[in-house]
Amino acid sequence: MTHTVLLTGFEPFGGESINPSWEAVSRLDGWTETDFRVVTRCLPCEFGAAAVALQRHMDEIRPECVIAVGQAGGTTEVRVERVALNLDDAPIPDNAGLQPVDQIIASDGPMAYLSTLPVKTIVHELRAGGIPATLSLSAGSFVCNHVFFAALHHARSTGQKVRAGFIHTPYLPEQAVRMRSAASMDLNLIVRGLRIAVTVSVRTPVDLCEAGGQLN
Ligand code: PCA
Repeated sequence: MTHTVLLTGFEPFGGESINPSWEAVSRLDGWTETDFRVVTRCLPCEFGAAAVALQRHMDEIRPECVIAVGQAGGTTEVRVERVALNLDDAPIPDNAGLQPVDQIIASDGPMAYLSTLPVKTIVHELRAGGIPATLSLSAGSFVCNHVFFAALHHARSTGQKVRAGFIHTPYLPEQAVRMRSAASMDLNLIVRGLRIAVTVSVRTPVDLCEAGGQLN
């Protein structure tokens, strides 16, 4: 069976002119292997609107797997997120000027969802492929976490059989220069990392953690 993988990135935010997530994701549009094909979309960096857009894409594309990708400036590694919190608490305004504080995302939802991607296997394979990567316990409480939560909540509410999760990327080098940040990652490395994450997600039915495995 051929899987459809929906890969999303974000538009720039916080005064930036590029977002590494969309720079990387857009390079994988239409990527096809014998067992999967990749469809990409760019999400607005806006509370509410980003979730609505992603849920609409899920309903239209009906993917077996959703990997949403965003920028986490200042981080040194690709971060594979484990937990989506039912909480909006924005440190800066989003692109529509919204800045929710301590707000529940879905009153009919749980406090948190766990990613349904094989997160430990993804980190293991990223490292094996020479890409700095780590498991991350929280995607924060800004728009990325909002979208991560919305994907899992939508999958549960609609009964869609879809694995969903979130990956954060560091700045690109040109952003790090502007931001005087020590941390960045080359675009080609991020793209190669996303290729690994997609392939592992499609081909790994049981994650290391479900099999009782530790990351070392
Ligand atoms: N990063 C932000 C939102 C969009 C993005 O790329 C975040 O980490 O929430």
